[in-house]
Amino acid sequence: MTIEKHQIEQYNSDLIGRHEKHFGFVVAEISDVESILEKLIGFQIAIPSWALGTGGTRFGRFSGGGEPRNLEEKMEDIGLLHQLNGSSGAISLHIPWDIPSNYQEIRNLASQFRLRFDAMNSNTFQDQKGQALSYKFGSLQHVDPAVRRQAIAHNIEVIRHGVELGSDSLTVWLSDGSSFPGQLNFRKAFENTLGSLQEIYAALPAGWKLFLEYKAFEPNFYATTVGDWGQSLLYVNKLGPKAFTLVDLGHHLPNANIEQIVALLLMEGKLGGFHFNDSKYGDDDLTTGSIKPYQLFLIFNELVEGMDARGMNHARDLGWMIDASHNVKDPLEDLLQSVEAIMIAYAQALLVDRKMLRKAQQENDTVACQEILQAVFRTDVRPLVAEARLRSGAALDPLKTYRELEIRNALIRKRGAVTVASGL
Ligand SMILES: [Mn+2]
Repeated sequence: MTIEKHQIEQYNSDLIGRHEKHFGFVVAEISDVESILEKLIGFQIAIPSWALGTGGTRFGRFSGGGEPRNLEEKMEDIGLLHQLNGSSGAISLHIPWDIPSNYQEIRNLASQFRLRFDAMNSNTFQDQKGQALSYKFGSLQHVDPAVRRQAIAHNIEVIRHGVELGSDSLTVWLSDGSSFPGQLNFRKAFENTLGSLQEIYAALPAGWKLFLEYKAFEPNFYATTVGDWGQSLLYVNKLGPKAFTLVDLGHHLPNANIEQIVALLLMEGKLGGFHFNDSKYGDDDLTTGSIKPYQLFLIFNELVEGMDARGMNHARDLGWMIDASHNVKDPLEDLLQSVEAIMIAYAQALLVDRKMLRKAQQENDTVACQEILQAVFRTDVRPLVAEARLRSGAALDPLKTYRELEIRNALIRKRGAVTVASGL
């Protein structure tokens, strides 16, 4: 299903008076509002194909009804999101959960929904039906070269699917590691992983990037073979100029200073992409901005500062993706909230007075530095984000419009009350 343009316009017309009042109030304080709106309109956040179904935990999963049953319906869902918020114009595919059966049809569908294909994701963290060798004790790190070869071949197959769809990057996240001391020789595990990654890297087509994601723990609980940003950076530096580190917000030990990690990776030209979510304790995969919105703003502050310092294009030069799903929310509502939180943090970061901040830093005026950042964080920029949506033909209030159009009920009528999306 798609939403008719006039339906969005009708809801917008009910809200426009109130919006204009709020927008006028905010822009009175901003000097370069047009360039900020332009950046907001251009900023797109990829939706992963696994986030359209209700998330599960290791204890269970409570499906909500009307979940997409195949790749086509997942794209339909992202198309709906993009119609509502104008900022979800990309899809990130997971292989083998979403192998396209007909590339041409999938490409046509993507252009119909105005979606492009963001990074492709491989999966060597679980065994697939009929798979010859098991990943129980790792994949790219495995002590048996035959297992490593199988995992390398899978990643190269993922690249091939991506080429057919017009993607230009591969994200590798490994669950490889060890759960008990002594289980693994750390150096050999690193060397095996590096050797495997080098073979995958060699298969990258021209213009492609490889993103290496790190994670501190889980499912292995003693050590992971790409455990933190330093380890990821070691690998990608050894791999070459097409390899980059990918930061997933939930993959750090508690209280890690993610904004500093981001700043240094950008400085080194080795930040490739970003996975958004939020967490209270570990890799909780909670809705972005639901727990630590100030941290999200501080991260965006470093992203904008660091990208501007290198003359990077905010929208295109890094991969932006949501990597979250939860089991108590309608996935589409959850994604609308996540995208909104990301856009708010980005808008706030664009408002930081860089000149004033540099001056205050130079003068060691700690109080002024804090004031400059917090003044922006405490500014309600929601009307700016809404104006960007309005100008791109999307909904002033995506969540309200989604609810009032009763989209979930329509999806349940179409797909059934008991559908389970493929994936985790
Ligand atoms: Mn991730």
